[in-house]
Amino acid sequence: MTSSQGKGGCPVMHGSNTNQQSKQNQWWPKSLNLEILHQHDSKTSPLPKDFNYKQAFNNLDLAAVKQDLKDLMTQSQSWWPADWGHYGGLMIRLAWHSAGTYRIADGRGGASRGSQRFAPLNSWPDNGNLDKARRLLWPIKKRYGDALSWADLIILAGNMAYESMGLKMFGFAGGREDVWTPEIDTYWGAEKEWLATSDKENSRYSGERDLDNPLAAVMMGLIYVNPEGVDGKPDPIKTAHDVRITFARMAMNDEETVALTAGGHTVGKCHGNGDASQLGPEPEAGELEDQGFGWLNKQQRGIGSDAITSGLEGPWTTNPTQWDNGYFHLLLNYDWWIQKSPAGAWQWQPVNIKPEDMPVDAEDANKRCTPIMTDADMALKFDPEYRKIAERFYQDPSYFAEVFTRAWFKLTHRDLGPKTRYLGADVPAEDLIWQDPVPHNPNRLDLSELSQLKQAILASDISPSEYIITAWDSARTYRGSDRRGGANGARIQLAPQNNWQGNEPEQLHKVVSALKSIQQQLNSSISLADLIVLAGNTAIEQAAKLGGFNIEVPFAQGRGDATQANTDEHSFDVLEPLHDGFRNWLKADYHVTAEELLLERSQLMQLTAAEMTVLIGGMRVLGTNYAGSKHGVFTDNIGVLTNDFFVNLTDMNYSWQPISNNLYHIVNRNNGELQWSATRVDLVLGSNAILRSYCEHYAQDTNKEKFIHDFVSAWVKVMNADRFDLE
Ligand code: HEB
Repeated sequence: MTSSQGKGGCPVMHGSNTNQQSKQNQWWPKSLNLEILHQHDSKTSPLPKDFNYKQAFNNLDLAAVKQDLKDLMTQSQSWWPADWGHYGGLMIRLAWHSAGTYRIADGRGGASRGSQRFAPLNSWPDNGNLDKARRLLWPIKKRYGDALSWADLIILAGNMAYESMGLKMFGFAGGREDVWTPEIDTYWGAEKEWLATSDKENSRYSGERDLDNPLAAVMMGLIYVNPEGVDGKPDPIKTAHDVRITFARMAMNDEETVALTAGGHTVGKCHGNGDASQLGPEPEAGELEDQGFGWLNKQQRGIGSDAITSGLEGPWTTNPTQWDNGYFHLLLNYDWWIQKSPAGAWQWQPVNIKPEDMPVDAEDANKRCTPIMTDADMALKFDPEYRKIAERFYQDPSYFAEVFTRAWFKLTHRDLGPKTRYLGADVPAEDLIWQDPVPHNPNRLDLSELSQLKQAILASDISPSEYIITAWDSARTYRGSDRRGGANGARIQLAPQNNWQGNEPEQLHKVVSALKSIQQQLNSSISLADLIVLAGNTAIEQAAKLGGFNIEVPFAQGRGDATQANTDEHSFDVLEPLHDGFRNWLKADYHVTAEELLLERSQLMQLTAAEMTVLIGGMRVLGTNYAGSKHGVFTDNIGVLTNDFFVNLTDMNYSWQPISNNLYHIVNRNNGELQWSATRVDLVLGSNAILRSYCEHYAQDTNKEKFIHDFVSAWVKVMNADRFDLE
């Protein structure tokens, strides 16, 4: 209290940790970050608790919104003038960067939550000046309010940009609900520096340029590849390799990749007409008076023709506000040489360009300028496969438009989930294979039919554990990131899932055959997907009854059965479980700990820490471990639904001894006798203070029944996780 006294001192003495530097957990960096399970708590949202986005959006005058967006494209604002009087290019880049963070490996990233408004994405170098695009959209967001999320608005703006430049789009679906705080679960890479090259510390590259999974961008802060070349060195063939990998990580094949890149760069321009060192900080690091506006050039004009974004400078085509074939005309018919932009970035420029092929300046129609290509564009010219596709598109513009609009629809809707979530009048009728379509099942069984099925399930020679396992395995693939997977469709009986090691194919086959014969015997119209869940539920009811509790596990029928023909086998590879802490299983020995993998999976399944805990405790005593292992089965009554797991885990009569990697023994402190065995996943529940508090809750003598109810509701949540039709 010496130096600051003269300044009036500090009135609050730093009672709370009010900035990001002072995280409590920094002292114990290895402790589990359970916060990823509790994001987007209702307290972060200002919307009423019963707010229903689906209803709100369905009441929206979508046609009016679309018209407003089209009008906005040509209403240039002096604080950020539109290039050639048209914001189309900027809005398309906004939509593409919103969707382009999606990656197939964990389904994270993507356009469906409006997370581009928040850090880190709002401040990524690659998202430069997209803050301007969102501010331009603000009047429309303001007008339509909660009925139009930022996430939907951003994608729709991209679509309307194209339509106003002459391209008929494939369709648009609303249904993206905004988050109100940054997402904290997504791993964007381990580098400590923006745009660190691959030779720097914690590089995402190893071997012969192998990109660390699940990442789908080549550098921290980029959406895809470096426009100047690999690590900033122009070389279209090397860049082609990077483009191919990063686009594949977003589920795009070569044809889609060429269509998207060419179709994207058919309009708009790069910005690098000036000295990039004059730019101020990115939005998240800005001054209060900047009001969330980043990259401000306070020394020079810095807008219009003088704007700096990527540092490259110039459009790709002669008519950058029109959908046309100009991109391929210039790319394929000219020779290109490597030059530097005014901001010092590498870019390709045409040799001896004809005056009529030169675009006009973005602000001054009397001036002409030179078109450019990024290293990624040149990859489409020099990579032999890309080149073939580019030639075909050049020859056949309507084919190009068809492939592009479909790829754009996929790009912008890939992470929205099943078609039942699509909203609005512009939803395309056609089913697309990447939507993982599940045929509609109109059949509904009455109570007596259901109870007949339940009796047959209990009378069959499949054990309750086996039914529970099959139901769990069919549902556990669900991930809330891109809403893929889950029990609907019964794809567990189809390739590739029926052969996944984690699904124990032989046992799975036995259970599915038994269920199919029950279906047949009773001549029941129930879908297999429903029957798998019903059998699991019935087995759990039975297990609770053995413990003295008569309960009913809520069952929501209405699932359909997918066919092999409407299953894109290869695309399901990323859903294969490689670990499942709930069934105490690891496919291999990973360098990430078993408990971190459990946490990762629980986050994708959208479970809370308490739900994760209660599910593990219940599943252990129900005997659902992989291959019948006994680790973590702290009970003498396997198959009875009790809280024994928690009672024994928290019992001080026992002590734990490490035996080998991921194996522990529990012994009686008094006589040293071996009681049970366990894995890291079992023991983390007792060792992590937060998880232990949930274990204590369920171990309490007074909570035997509450345990059953909480287990059942977490179970039902997992079974119904993909039932968007119920909402
Ligand atoms: Fe792009 C822009 C790169 C893809 C769309 N891009 C741009 C730029 C760059 C790029 C550098 C500039 C920025 C500024 O402003 O400066 N891209 C790129 C790359 C790639 C791409 C590298 C990968 C290959 N794009 C793409 C896609 C799309 C696009 C896919 C869509 C589809 N971009 C775009 C647009 C633009 C751009 C529209 C313009 C913007 C304006 O105009 O503003």
